[in-house]
Amino acid sequence: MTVSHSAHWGAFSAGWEDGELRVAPHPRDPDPSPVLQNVPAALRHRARVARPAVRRGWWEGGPGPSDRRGREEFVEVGWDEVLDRLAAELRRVYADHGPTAVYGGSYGWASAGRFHHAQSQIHRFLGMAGGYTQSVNTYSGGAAEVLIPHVLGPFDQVTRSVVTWEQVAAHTDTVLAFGGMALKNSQIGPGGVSRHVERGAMLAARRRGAEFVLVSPLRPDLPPEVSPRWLAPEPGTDAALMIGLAHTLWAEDLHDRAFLRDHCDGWESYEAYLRGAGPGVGPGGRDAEWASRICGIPADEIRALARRLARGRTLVTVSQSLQRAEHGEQPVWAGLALAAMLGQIGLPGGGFCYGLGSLAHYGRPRNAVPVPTLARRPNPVRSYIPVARVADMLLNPGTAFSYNGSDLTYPEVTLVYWCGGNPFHHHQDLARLRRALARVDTFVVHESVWTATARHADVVLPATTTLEREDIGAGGTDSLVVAMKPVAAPYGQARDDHAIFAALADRLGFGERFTEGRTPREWLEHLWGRTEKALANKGFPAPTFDEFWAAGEHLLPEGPDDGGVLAALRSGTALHTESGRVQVGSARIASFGYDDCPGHPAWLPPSEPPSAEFPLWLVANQPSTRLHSQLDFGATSRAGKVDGREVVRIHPGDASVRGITEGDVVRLTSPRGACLAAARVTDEIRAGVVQLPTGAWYTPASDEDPTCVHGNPNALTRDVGSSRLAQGCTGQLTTVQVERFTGEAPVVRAHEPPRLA
Ligand code: PGD
Repeated sequence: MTVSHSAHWGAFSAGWEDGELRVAPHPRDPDPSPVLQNVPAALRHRARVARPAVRRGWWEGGPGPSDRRGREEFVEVGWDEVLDRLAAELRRVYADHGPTAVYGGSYGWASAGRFHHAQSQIHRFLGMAGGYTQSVNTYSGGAAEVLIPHVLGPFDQVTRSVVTWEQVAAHTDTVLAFGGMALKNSQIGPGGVSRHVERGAMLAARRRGAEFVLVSPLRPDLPPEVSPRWLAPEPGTDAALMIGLAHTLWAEDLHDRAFLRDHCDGWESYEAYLRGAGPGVGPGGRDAEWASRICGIPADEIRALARRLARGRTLVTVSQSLQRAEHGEQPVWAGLALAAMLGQIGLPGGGFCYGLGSLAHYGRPRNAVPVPTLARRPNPVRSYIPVARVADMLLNPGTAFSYNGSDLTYPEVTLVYWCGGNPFHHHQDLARLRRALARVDTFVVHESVWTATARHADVVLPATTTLEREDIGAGGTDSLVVAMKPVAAPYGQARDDHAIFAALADRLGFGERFTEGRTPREWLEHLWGRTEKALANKGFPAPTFDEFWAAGEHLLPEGPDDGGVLAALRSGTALHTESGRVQVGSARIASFGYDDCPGHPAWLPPSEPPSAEFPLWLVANQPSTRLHSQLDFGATSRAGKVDGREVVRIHPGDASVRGITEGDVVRLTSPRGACLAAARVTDEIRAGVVQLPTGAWYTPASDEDPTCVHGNPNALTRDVGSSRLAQGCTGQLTTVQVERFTGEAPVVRAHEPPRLA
């Protein structure tokens, strides 16, 4: 028998054949993701956590700071024992240190499924336990999530659904894609995606005659089928290129003065900047020559491109990756300013779209009704950090920092609780993260597998995967709602996160409030009820829960594809910004006084440029063979590696001067640390740049040597915020050296469990 199921990378059916789990994409998906084939390994892999496990030092010596985290063996214990000890520890921390001492930021993607959504469960639990220090924003879009509300309006309202793939297919003449729109990124959609439409839409536009211009150091960042023109600037200089394009539009009077006058604010400050305001700029201002000297694209090409942009319907897209860097706010803002000058914001298939192609939930109309989700509970504690400042917080309690116009202070955290994320995947400078986590009294992790995060925890509670529980899979811009049915019993003694929190809540005296007296099935019924009611209210077919569950899925109606608030702007409806218009400049941002994010788009040089010691840029981007670090041991992920090691791409010129040939094991070093990887020599990358995707589980060479032998780039990246405005994650770019590894390459044992007693 096969059952319906859903993952962030696609809806699928799952069933057993000759004792093996087989998965097949949903028939409505025109372009399924190969990542799906990682799923079968999830059920019984030796990386699974089978029983509750506690670091020996914590179990025997009690809570307290320890640099043995990640180095010590675990003791497997019974559920009752561990839950009693953990409940006592939570009571102690709340009583002695107060709720701000509990960090429940617990960032992470976890798995699809709206009820067992790990973040929702942990926030609900900690909110009821007394509150916790939380995190704001995401590792994906930290810089843009703060900037865009200032300059264009509420993030969700002005990004996901204003420019759709249908509009691109039907209307766009030129797509200028900064950072590209790599299909490896849009194969993923939070909550589930049943139709991968991006390739088809780009091909349809191309067949109609649209031109795609790819601006990226990496050629595969747009599908080759759309024959893009490839411009490969120096990494981190897109804002300079955008400014050079803007200058040409301005100098040649190709900008839309009426749009800037009627629908924008702050143009004067940006115009002065283009003319050359500020130090160190020649009489030509920030013209194409100025831009060319920074980004490496010839000035003539910049001018020709600017002229092309001013003809026909032009869409400027800026990928999420560009803003995941130091000064990451600037390419987003400069891209918006460029589109504002072209005057097509709010026209079908034109203007500006942040994030299009970066995830599957961009570029699609919203569903006409809300999908079932577990409502977030209020957190009684006000203390928070921008999510990527977690190591800073742990290392610098009581220290002040700036964020989005506010002066905040890092709280003193004693207990860290993680559920549904992998900070040893997502955070930068992992050696620093290790030092930071050594300082707390207790580190609790719910995980289904022995990730590096689980290995660094004190208390590891085994969680089920979605394959072992019932849930509802749904995303806000995908029509298919899936009745997710289990295909196997829980692995070992694994329990659902909800059940673990319910058992802890019982011990802490709020069990009934936490569960509201519902079984998980009753919760699903309850959550479906909201969607059913909304469907009925709007006159759409509204199956009951039992009907939905028996059918296995339901297709929701789509909302309108009408350009949303950006189209409405053209007919006079104000945006939710400081002036009600597009902020080409912002007096409010200027008033914060941040030199790393002034009051208009700007190019700001990197604080750690390539040097003689670290001469190459490393692009540490999203992998194509898995979602982040998830199911790194699955078939597709393993097939992408060489001898179990992640692959680093390097230009033939950079390889040959280093004596590196295809398949060699190489060592990458940065001021933070080192990792090994297998070399792939390719001319599909700009010279002077190497690319190593994220997601290989962090695997230190030994207890003493933190070199990651598996190829995790976050052993190399720098742990700094994008700017004082957003403090976003900057993991995308860092500077490195690469050399051939001599000696015997260590065997990669990333997916084996730690020492268990
Ligand atoms: P995942 O690998 O998805 O990474 O960081 P994130 O922490 O989200 O981790 C999810 C974890 O949840 C997995 O270990 C999985 O096993 C676990 N899990 C899944 N389902 C469940 C469940 O039901 N219960 C429990 N308890 N656990 C579950 C991703 C983050 O990385 C993101 S979003 C981005 S965009 C960043 N990108 C970069 C980057 O571009 N460059 C660098 N250098 N670093 C990055 N880090 C960021």
